[in-house]
Amino acid sequence: MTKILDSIQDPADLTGLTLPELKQLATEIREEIIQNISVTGGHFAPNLGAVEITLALHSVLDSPRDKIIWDVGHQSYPHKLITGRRHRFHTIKQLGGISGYCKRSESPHDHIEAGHGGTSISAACGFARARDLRGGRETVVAVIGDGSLTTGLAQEALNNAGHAKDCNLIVLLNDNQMSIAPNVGALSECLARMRAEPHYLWAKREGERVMHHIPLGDRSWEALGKVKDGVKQLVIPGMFFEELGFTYLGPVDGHCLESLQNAIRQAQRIGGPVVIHALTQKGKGYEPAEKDPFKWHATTPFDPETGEVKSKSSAVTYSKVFAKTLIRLADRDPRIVAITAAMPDGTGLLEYQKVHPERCFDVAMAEQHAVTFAAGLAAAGIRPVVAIYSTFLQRAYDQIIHDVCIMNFPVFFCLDRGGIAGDDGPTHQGVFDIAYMRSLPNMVVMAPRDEAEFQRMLAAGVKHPGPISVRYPRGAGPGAPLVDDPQPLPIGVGETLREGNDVALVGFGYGSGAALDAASLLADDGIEACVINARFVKPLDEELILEAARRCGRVVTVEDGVRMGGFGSAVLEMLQDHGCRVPVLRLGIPDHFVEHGKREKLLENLGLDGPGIARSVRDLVRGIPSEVPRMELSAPLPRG
Ligand SMILES: Cc1ncc(C[n+]2csc(CCOP(=O)(O)OP(=O)(O)O)c2C)c(N)n1
Repeated sequence: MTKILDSIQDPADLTGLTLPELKQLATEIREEIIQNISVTGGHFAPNLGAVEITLALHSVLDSPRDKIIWDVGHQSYPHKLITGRRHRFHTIKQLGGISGYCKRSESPHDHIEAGHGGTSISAACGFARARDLRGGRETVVAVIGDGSLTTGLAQEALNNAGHAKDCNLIVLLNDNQMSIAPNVGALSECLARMRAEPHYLWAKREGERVMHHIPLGDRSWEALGKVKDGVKQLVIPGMFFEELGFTYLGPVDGHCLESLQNAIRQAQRIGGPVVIHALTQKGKGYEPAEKDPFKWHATTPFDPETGEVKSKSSAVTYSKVFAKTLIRLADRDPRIVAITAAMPDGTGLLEYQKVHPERCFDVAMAEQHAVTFAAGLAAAGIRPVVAIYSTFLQRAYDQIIHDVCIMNFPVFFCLDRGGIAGDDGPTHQGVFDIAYMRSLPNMVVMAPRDEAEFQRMLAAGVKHPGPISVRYPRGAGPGAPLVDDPQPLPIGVGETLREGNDVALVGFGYGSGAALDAASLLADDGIEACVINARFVKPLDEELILEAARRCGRVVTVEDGVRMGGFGSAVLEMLQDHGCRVPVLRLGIPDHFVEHGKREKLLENLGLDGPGIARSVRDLVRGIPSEVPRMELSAPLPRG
């Protein structure tokens, strides 16, 4: 049977479809998502929940002339399916395939790339202002979820957009009451109250209509205005959006195409800043996801018939080690508290929360607040552990400097997904943290080479009297046995993993294990490498590294972070400061963004797995004379 979806290459093809046909198309899009994502894995429940919103927007608007800006972009699969990417949909998030987020190079219908939450309203403000400057008339819509609305950035944008009465801008709020986990906070409660008042809009209109038919003088109008405001406050506590200067339309059933289309047209007519509050169900149309949208936010491949996830991994991930160890540490030290910014599951803190609920804070998608909140706690004698993915902590850079480091507060930053994160692509690769953390005065920066060392770093972190951080990779480590009572690792002390005199391989975190793999391969070629596990990029174990550098006469640093300003740079600077002019080859992420793909494959392509490192070391040992100009020494060497 031919599908309507077969005839949709571009949103313009929606023109002329009847409402029943659009509804049929919604069903087909859901089927397509279920079939494909059951094979590839990917974001799931958010996409099933955004099908009607996508079709309503694209059937009313004229994209790409009208701008639809998706927040995060993890819910853009229906949009991708009707904007000419259906034939590549099976490649989503795969190396060389289409991205799991919006991508400007993929389609003219993708205006902004994202991956981090809360950017859409700000970007839409930019598009709307640019339109006005040029005298254009297109509609600009930011589609944002209730989770992303909790970000500081989104609040800043609302503040700005609501004030700009002359600037037409639609914010379509996709409210499913979920972030990844259930949404938390006062804003979320405020939205819940709006949900409970579906008759508000009607009441408001009727009230205004009646009042305008009563002949009243100016004073009376003024008085009535105040009464009306009072009634508004009663009907919708807070009147959040209207008080901010937006016209509030809703709540609208976010799965009723007709209501959504009407609301979008109405918003266009009203002009100025308008919020359409659409109520949706995450996972809509697939029973297991409707029942457990938290679990189905994103998924690995599954059986579409049963909903059974295929490759249930029993591997003990670093996140699990983190949670297990922190529980033990918090058992013994009542000052320890944990903070997550809307990632209780991903960071492992869900487990910790079960044991220490009163000492676990989910502050919503608010990384900046999480860090300054931690600073306040630390100033008051508490030991906050801030668990945030490396990539999302970028949001809070000023808070780390300004609110933690300057005052030297004992805040412990635990950066999950440090290094190549994989199939979420450039917005999610945690490759900048080594460089951005090591430049901060007072900050200690650690990375473990295995789970046991990680436990010792966690034990050290909660005891350290100042700012300290540990970064660890996505997924499981090499499988080192865990202990119940990890002893704190002494700060700034590295270790030698392997003796050798031909070259010193100095690794940091993942890099140490990979260097060890490379050393065994090199031994087959008669090259004996000394391998150092630096453990700390700050403070560096200078003595250990200097001795190895002088003895071997060549140094290769290995890290899964950016080369520029990273661990290798730290080693190079230190050697230079000590007048040790040996050749230094810095292996790490070159100066470009790393696209999506499986973590292992990306590391291999970057030459950062054992064989890749061994290749580079062989080139160095065989090809480069000992007295090479310094400029070349720190540059990547051409492969022979
Ligand atoms: C700054 C930032 N922090 C954390 C995340 C991780 N994250 C991805 S989607 C998501 C929840 C988004 O919730 P919402 O905007 O309501 O969209 P929904 O998935 O419910 O449709 C979170 C926390 C992120 N993308 N960006």
